[in-house]
Amino acid sequence: MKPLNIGMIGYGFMGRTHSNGYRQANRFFDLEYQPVLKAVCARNEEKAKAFAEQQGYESIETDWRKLIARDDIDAVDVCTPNNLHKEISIAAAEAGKMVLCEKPLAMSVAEGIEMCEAVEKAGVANMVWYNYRRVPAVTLAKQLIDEGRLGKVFHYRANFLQDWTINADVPQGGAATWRLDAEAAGSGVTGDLLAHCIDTALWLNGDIEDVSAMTETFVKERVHAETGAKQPVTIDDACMFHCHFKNGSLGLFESTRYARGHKALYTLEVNGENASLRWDLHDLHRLEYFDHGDDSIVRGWRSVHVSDGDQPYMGNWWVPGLQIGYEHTFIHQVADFLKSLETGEPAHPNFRDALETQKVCDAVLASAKERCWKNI
Ligand code: SOE
Repeated sequence: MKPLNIGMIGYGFMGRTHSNGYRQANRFFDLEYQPVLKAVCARNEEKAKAFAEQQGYESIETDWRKLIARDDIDAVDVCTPNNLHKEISIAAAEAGKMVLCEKPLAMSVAEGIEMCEAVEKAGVANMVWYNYRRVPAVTLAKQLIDEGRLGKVFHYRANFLQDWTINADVPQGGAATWRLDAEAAGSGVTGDLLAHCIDTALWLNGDIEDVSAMTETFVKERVHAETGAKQPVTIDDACMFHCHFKNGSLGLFESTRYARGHKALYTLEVNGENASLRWDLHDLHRLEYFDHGDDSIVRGWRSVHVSDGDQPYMGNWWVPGLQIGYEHTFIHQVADFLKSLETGEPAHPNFRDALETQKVCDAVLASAKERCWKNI
């Protein structure tokens, strides 16, 4: 097997999910490349050491520029807050490294364009971690749609609901709560959660033509986690938009961190002329499917337990009937990336694909701000 030396920048929750993916992919998939956890970089040396020990990295760096400059690093994984994605990704590409960037690609479309140009100019493999495409049930939805089973699509709707910021005492900024700080995150739920829904929607249902959105910031001031200073909150706490897809269907999207009782509920539903399907992250190995072509006396919503060897990714997981979990989506994404290095076919979503999601996010935020429709 050919080693692929990984340099991880960042050490949060996503750093853990990706590291697990690198460690596991070769245990389930037959691949030419084998990730090697070479180095992790964090500004805080103690934290970098603790992460390296827990996840199995061979060495640490405290300056990401040093990690990128190392000859023994093949691929850089950008797992930092969003405001560093651009600088690090471009520097890594210019140093000839492959780049795997956490979502959303960038803080804005303008940044995203620069990032695409950098990886394309350098000719390096690149990918963005929109992991929900790799849930076998969601991949099966893609397969059913591509086979034409739904026929003409009329409606696409998706929600991503959480409740972790309802308490006004939750600070913003800092290592744990940077997602609430516009300077580090760029936006609130639009970039953090709706971006997932948009990525999946573009993949399943094609391009979006235009959007009309509204956002709300429910808690107007928060204390900064590091300085203790009270600051205005400038992210979107909730966002809803509707849209026209280029295939003629209508889209409806909602995301919030103020839906009491929902911790991370991502649901989607697609209604076509001949069939419908729906999926729910809390029951992630099931795809609900309604086929109007069924005999009318038994017609109804089927609950397809996606754990059979014939279904996407499932041939590689132990025995049929034993379902998988959230963390495996990252293993699948690593496996697909490694396979792409073998075949030379780009892994998706790459930076260009993620730029399309960024365009929708930017248009959604602009539409909400200006209270008007925006073309993509
Ligand atoms: C936020 O809470 C978060 O962790 C996102 O950043 C992830 O992208 C999403 O998959 C789950 O929620």
